[in-house]
Amino acid sequence: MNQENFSRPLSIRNVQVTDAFWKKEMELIRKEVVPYQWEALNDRIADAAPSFCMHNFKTAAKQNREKRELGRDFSEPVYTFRGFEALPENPAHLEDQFYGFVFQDSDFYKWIEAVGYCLAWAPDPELERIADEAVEIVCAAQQEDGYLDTYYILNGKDKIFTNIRNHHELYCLGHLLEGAIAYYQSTGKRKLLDAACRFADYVASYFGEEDGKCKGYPGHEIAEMALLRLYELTGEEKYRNLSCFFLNERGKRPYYFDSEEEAQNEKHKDAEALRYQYYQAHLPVREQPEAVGHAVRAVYLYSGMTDAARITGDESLYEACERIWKDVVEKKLYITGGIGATRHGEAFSYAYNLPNDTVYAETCASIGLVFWARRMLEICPDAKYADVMEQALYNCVLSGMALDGKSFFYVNPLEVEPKACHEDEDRSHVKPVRQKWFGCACCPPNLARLISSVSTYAYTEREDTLFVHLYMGSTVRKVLGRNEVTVRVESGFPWNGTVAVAVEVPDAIKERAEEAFTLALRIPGWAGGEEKEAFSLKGAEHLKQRIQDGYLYLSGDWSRTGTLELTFPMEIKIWQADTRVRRDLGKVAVTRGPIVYCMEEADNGSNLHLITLDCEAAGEAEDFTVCGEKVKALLLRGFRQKPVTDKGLYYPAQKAQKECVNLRLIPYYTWANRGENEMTVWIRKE
Ligand code: FUB
Ligand code: ZN
Repeated sequence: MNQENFSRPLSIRNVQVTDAFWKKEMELIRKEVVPYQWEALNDRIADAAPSFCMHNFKTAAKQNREKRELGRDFSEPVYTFRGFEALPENPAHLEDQFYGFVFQDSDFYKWIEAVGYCLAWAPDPELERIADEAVEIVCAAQQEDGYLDTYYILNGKDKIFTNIRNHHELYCLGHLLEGAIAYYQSTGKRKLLDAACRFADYVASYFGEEDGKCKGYPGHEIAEMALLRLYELTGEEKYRNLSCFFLNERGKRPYYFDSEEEAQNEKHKDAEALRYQYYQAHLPVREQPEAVGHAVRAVYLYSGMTDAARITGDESLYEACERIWKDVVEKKLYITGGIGATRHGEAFSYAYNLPNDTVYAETCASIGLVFWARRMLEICPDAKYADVMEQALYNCVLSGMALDGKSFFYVNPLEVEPKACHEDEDRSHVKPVRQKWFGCACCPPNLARLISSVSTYAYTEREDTLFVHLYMGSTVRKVLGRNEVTVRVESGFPWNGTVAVAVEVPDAIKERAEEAFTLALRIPGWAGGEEKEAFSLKGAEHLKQRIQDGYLYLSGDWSRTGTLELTFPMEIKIWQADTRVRRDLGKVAVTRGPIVYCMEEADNGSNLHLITLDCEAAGEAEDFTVCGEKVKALLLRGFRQKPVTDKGLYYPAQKAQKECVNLRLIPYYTWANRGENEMTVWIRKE
């Protein structure tokens, strides 16, 4: 690890996104998703699974108020966004008790984090007023000692931290910290941040290496990275120490989780291997050889480990991150950027086991992969990390949300036969259409917080260098000592590979602009990486150019430089999988630029399994619209085998009869927006 390589994301305020693709997604989050999700958290979406999230906070606040004789009664209705029909408050005749999953609080924390990011790039008084009101409710639920988790507040505080492997109090703390920091950073309002710090202090006084403190660690990771974020905001070492304690304790023997189980007289329900791997607690983190267990937990842990490695300079921790990264990317990653091949434990499976129809590929897991990739980039600017970040973002992550922002996928399959989803128990977790909400609604607000902050994944900076990891139209302000460089990017991504970059250096540094500023532009792996034909560049003739680890570094006299024109070839590419991926043998997948394509019944008729793709025939990209979304679809040639249904279940082998057909493939992220129908990413090869 070379500290000179380290870079950090730009402040969200320093990147003004103008991009046709991403600005639209961000505005969808701000205008549709955030209001919709607020209504969902308040159980005001008709025919959607109830959340109970705000009900729980309000009930805890009410109880707290009665106990502590505080002023306000929060059982009164909370604001509804304009345009939403107000359903009756409390439609399910709820009692004053906790409802829903133990981690329901975290849905609000993710929501307020998304609100924080939205307010940073689009001031919105109505949204801020509703968010402030919500913060009041949440803070009113906080206990005098700082404890804040409505499940235990309402079910008995005598049981707190007795089941940290499954009961998510530390997970809720992590999300509270993330949400509170984002809200504070955009509004300057400290109320939620102060509450979050008080809960973190409570946790720090309970857990730690000092004698007498509990030696446990989170069953569901995220507190590790969140505490480090709090440390970087406040400079308070206790938060860094607590995060490192959690990381270092994981995997030590005897296992902490065993002591919890024993105390509860629960006799190890799971087989030995699964019991600890599920939580990534089977080995000390520095010794873990591969990615295992629950995929969301895993990538949140690896993100925290990467942050800790950067902050503390811990080489062995970083080596573990690199080792596990390689394992994921080389053996356990779907072409869509999905991870987590099995529904059992929502987990990674063994190497190369990547089934397309029984897959899990939870939206949150790909979101976590994006978090981790950016953190790896912060330590080492190597395009291999940005390639995966981009792959996950444009494909599995975006697939998690309908084009109108009002329904969501939890599981992101690469092959769907709707009948099987309805009738085959092994595929019942795969939904053929997105859902309005979920009892366990971790994914929708996670999407909201990632997409509303997507600009913080596009760029990182170090003292003199701006790294462009994702091509996103934007105006970037890069602080250079006491000066500021402005970089304007225009991008045709993901539909065309043309990028224009203009750099404006202030007069004060014009003389020494050569040493003062370097621009590092990623050359996407799909364009050919460091191969000569991977890009063409105009307008940089008098700049110094060097390529390293997939980045083109440009420096020189910026004052004489006009707009740079960078072009990446966006060709249709046809991919096969390593032959160890048994489910993909004899099949191909199609990409163009960063976009993975799929074939849907709506365009190609039913029985997609009868179709083969002619990989030799030239294909072309056409302008196409999927439910109002303007995309590039691909026109390719294939064959459709004639069905054989009259020869008995089995019959003597013979040559298949087939006809030539034109196929239309659409971007994977847009599938399932035209009703329930078949879909496949991997297509049989002719
Ligand atoms: O346990 C909290 C969240 O719910 C996980 O991250 C998801 O996988 C879902 O199980
Ligand atoms: Zn999720």
